[in-house]
This record gives sequence, structure tokens and C-alpha cells, in this order.
Amino acid sequence: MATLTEKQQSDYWRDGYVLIEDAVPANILSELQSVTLNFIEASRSVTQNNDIYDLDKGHSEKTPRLNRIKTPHSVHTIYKEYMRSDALLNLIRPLLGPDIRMNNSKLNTKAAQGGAPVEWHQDWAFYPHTNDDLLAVGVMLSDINEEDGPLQMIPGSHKEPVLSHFNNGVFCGAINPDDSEARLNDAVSITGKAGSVSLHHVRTTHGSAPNNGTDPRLLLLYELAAADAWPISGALSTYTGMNQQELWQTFNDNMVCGTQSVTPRLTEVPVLMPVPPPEDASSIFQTQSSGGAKSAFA
Ligand SMILES: O=C(O)CCC(=O)C(=O)O
Repeated sequence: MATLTEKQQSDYWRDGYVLIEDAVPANILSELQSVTLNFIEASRSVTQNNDIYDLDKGHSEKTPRLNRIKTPHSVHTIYKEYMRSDALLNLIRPLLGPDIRMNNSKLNTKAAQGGAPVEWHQDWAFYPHTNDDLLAVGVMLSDINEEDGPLQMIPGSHKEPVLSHFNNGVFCGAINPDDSEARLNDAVSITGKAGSVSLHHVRTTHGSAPNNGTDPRLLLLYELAAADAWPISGALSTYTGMNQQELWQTFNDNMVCGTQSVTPRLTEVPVLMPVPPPEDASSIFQTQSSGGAKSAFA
């Protein structure tokens, strides 16, 4: 079973990301793939965004085109089981410690031949916490080559300032591509075979171009946090509107391993709240488009 080597750990802390090849056991990978393809099939009858699907432009019964399956862990147990398996946790515990909570999951199914880009951003701008021991796991469920719109990262950006994600005074969830501090010319593409896993730090600048390949680009993402990283109130829409019982229940339901801390660890982290919001902040795609983010990929 894959574990995170010392070298992979030091690469992660140096670059703000790391790629682990052949990380998903074959039986789990094929189940994740077949469940995901079934969800894409089932989207044929869906005509507008709902709790499960975020549809891409041009979606139809004949040609399903999805941006994303919104919260895979809540629609099929396999996504939750893999998240809690040692196959995955052996890669994460060396970086986040023994107590880990999931904030959210999503499955970005970037449609073939033009599926939507994700503009450059730092996840931290969307959900600041009391410390920055958070990362996103990207599980490749399809082979992802350069033409498929792979994740791209800016090495070392997790140690640099958090950049503006605002447009005309509104949070637009994207860095202006003209911002020279973003160092977009340094971008590295994270390509690999299905079953590879990437980990990126919550402050690493990343984005992805449209999918110009012939198949959907399937990337399952888990947003994980050390359990003593508490979301700063008002930042994370996942928890907004919950009463204290609901919040506590959700935190505990979302524990991936270990126990939920009640003593947030406060560190010296730069925070800028993601408000005022744009007209539609229901997902990163809507935040970036309704917030008028300037595209780096148009
Ligand atoms: O799917 C991608 O290429 C990027 C995903 C991402 O960064 C996000 O959803 O926050």
C-alpha cells in the first residue's frame, strides 16, 4: 500500500504540492470509476443544476456535459469509504497528523472538447481557518494528459502572500492573470495515469485550462483539514446557517480519522474574508463567472 515517502513529504513542503503515482488500489479505482460513469449516465435526464450535478454549457440528454458531481461523499458510499481507507490516509497523516476532518468533496468531471476551465486561485481565499494545515487531495479517475485540462500549480506559492481574489470590490474567486505576483509563467501541469493522487496545500496557487481531449477529465477532490484548524466564521458556505448542534454533528460526521478538537490552533496566517460575495456563489464555477473574473484561459 502506498505511503508518503520522506522525499514526497519534503517535496510537498517545498513546492506546495506532490504527485503520487499508482496510489489507488486497482479494485477501489475500478469501483470509483464505474460509479462515477453511472452518475454521468444518469445525468442525461437532468435539465438544470440540482443537489447532485453542476451542469456545463451544452448539457443535453444526448450529450451529457457536467462541470461537477457536487458532493460525491454524500451521494455514494464508495467515495466516503476510499476517503477513510488507509490507502488514502497513509498519504495524508504524515502531512496533517492523526486527527483529520473533511470540509467537502467534489468530483470535477470537466467535459470533453471544451469543458470549463477553473481560473487561478488559492483555496485559502475561499475558506480561511485558524491555521493553514489543510490540503486538497486530487484523485485521478481518468488518465489526465496535457490536453485534458490538468491541474496546474505554481511551485512555492503556498509560502507567498495570499493574492487578491476580488473584482470591482466583489469576491470573484480568482486571481487576476495580470497580477505579476501570481508568477503564472512558472506553472507546472500535474498529469498522470488514472489512480494517481495529487496533494496540494491550501495556499498553493492552482487552476486548470479547458479540456480539449476526447473524454471527460475525472478528478475527485477531497478538502481535508487538521481537526484543530477551525473555519473562520462566515467563510465556509458548507457550515453557514447551521445551528450549533448541526455544526457539531457535521464536524463529527466529517471526521476522516481521529477526533475533532475543541481547541482551535491559532497561528499567524494571512486572512482576507471572501465577502462581499458575487451574485451566485454556489460553486467555484458560478463564483468566478458571476464575479466577473478575468480569464487566464480564454
Ligand atoms: O478541477 C480542477 O481542475 C480544479 C479544481 C479546483 O481547484 C477547485 O474546484 O477548487
